Amino acid sequence: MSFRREKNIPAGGPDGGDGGKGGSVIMRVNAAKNTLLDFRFRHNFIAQNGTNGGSNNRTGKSAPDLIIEVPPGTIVRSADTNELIADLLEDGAEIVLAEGGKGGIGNSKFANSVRQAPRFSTSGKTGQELRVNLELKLIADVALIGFPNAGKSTLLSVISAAKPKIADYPFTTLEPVLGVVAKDDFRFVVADIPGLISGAAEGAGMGHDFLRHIERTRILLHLVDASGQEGRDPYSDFQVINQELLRYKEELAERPQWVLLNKTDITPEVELKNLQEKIEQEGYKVYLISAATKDGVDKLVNDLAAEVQALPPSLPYDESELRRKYSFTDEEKFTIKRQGEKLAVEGAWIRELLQSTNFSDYESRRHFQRQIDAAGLEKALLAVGMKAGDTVLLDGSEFEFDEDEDDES
Ligand SMILES: Nc1nc2c(ncn2[C@@H]2O[C@H](COP(=O)(O)OP(=O)(O)OP(=O)(O)O)[C@@H](O)[C@H]2O)c(=O)[nH]1
Ligand SMILES: [Mg+2]
Repeated sequence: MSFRREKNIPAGGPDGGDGGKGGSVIMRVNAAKNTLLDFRFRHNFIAQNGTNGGSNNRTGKSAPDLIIEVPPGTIVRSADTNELIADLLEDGAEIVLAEGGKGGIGNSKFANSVRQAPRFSTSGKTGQELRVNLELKLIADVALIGFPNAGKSTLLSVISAAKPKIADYPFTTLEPVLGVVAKDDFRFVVADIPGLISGAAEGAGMGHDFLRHIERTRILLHLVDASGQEGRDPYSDFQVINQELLRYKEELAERPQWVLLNKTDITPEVELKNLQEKIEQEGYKVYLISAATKDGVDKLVNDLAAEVQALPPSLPYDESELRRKYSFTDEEKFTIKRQGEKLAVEGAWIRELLQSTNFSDYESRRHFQRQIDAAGLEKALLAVGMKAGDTVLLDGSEFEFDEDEDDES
């Protein structure tokens, strides 16, 4: 609230400007990030307030938005309802988590021909608050696929810090396991997919579920147990898996695929050569490795890091799952509770209204009364049993309500 004061103008008009807008809290994807570690120790993010309006009709400065950066694959849920707020995938994708408050209105705006010197202004509107849980869905760049026992988990355990269960019986791995592989400064995510079997495309051995994971990767590493232990035929194993990929989705069969002939340490050289030739003839790139002795693994990781960087990024999740619009439900203007003998009215709206009212000013009191009427507060109070002369608590302060039309209560 401000009035013009100038040398030659003894009673200048009102000139209080509006307040500035508060900053919003925005969450944005930065593809250079790959963990949620930043949030381990910092939980509260509060954007700044706008500044007050000033005399001379100066509008207050609006505060900048507060940007919180998260890695791609961050899922945002309401901490209170668990509702999905956002599934942030692409670099730069963002969502407004909490809208900044609005600036108050300066007294010059309340002037009119009758009310020439309003001695009140309104305080700003409080910004929104939201409590969220963040979850990081790692999007794998590489999928390790193959028959059970081919050595997928063993390979993941030697190229990343992941510690998947390894054992000499099939179906050791029951759920995909992710590992981060670091090559110099470059990091990429490799998923160890549980063993696939014939019929996976129809759902055998949870195959369908796993194939869905594979779909989102850039490149497939197809592990084949070259040793042919337990009377298996490595070449037919290789073909069976590719058949399943094709039956599940043609695109998957066309995904870049490298074939890793594993267990070279226990496979006779001639057989390796034979197998390699046959598979290369089908147009696949073949690597000979031993996950157990790490033979050939370094070269594989080198080539793989370069390849992953060159390939287009992993496919996003189902479009329908993507960035569902989240809207804030309008909060109720006020709540009425019984507090002993009295009725208590609470909520941000009434608090702000009280703060912006100058009760020693007639105009301001009238403005207050009109806001109360417009919000239906009086009606609501009468509906829950308020009688004329009753004392009501408005945000903790006592008010006496008259039922008649007189504004001067
Ligand atoms: N000799 C030899 N054994 C290996 C090699 N790689 C893996 N193995 C063994 O093969 C068996 C199966 O290995 P895992 O890594 O559990 O195989 P997997 O492909 O993850 O199997 P599932 O999880 O059942 O699909 C284990 O006993 C490993 O020790 C290798 O290069 N050489
Ligand atoms: Mg495994």
